[in-house]
Amino acid sequence: MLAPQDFQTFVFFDLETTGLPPDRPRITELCLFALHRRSLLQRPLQDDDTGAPQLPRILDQLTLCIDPQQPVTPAAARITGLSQQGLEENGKHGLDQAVAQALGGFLARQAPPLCLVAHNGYRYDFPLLRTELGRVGAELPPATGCLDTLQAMKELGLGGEGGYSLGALFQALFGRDPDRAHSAEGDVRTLVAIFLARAPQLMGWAAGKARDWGDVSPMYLPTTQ
Ligand code: DCM
Ligand code: MG
Ligand code: MG
Repeated sequence: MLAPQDFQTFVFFDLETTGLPPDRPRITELCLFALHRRSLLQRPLQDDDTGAPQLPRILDQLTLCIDPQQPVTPAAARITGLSQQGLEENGKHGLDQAVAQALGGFLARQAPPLCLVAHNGYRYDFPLLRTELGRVGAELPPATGCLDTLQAMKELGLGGEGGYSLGALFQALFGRDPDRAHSAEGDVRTLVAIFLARAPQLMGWAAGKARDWGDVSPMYLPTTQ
């Protein structure tokens, strides 16, 4: 059993990609929002005009668009609004050392210990990030925590009538659809809003049950590049 940890910073992240796991997806966009536990536990929560919580004032964010070097499936292009051609035409580079350094530098600025947070992260975002960083020989500190809010919300019984998808959880809490679904930043804002509403329970779950980055298996092993 791992010793419970009090993570100081929670780094919410989401990836947009070229498709689903059988497509051996590549990343088209990544977004990270880092929030200190102090801001996540601050009460009372202020509502924005629509009933969702206003995000804390102090947060660091990083959003990058990335040329995936392979076509985006029609389904992924439709929901994300991103195509390989569009990314290329806007001069975006592939996932290179510069991306790995930006990510590493961003994380190094946060108060440790850190916990990464992604919705469906255990099945999708963590393994894919591991695959993609592996391509450029980059790693994250192996003791970095990894929290999957899909698994945590299920185990805590915190779903709504519509289930446990990001949109359903947001709808159940705030009575409307989230903004800008399937943009990386939109999904991260939605995830932070859900987390804020359930922060004490989710942080308690993370302290005992978050996995280690070092135990995340890659989604797939690249054959070339
Ligand atoms: N995705 C997909 N088809 C779906 C849902 C998702 O190809 N029906 C892929 C493309 C998205 C990525 O998964 O960019 C991440 O999904 P999400 O936007 O939910 O974070
Ligand atoms: Mg996602
Ligand atoms: Mg998304």
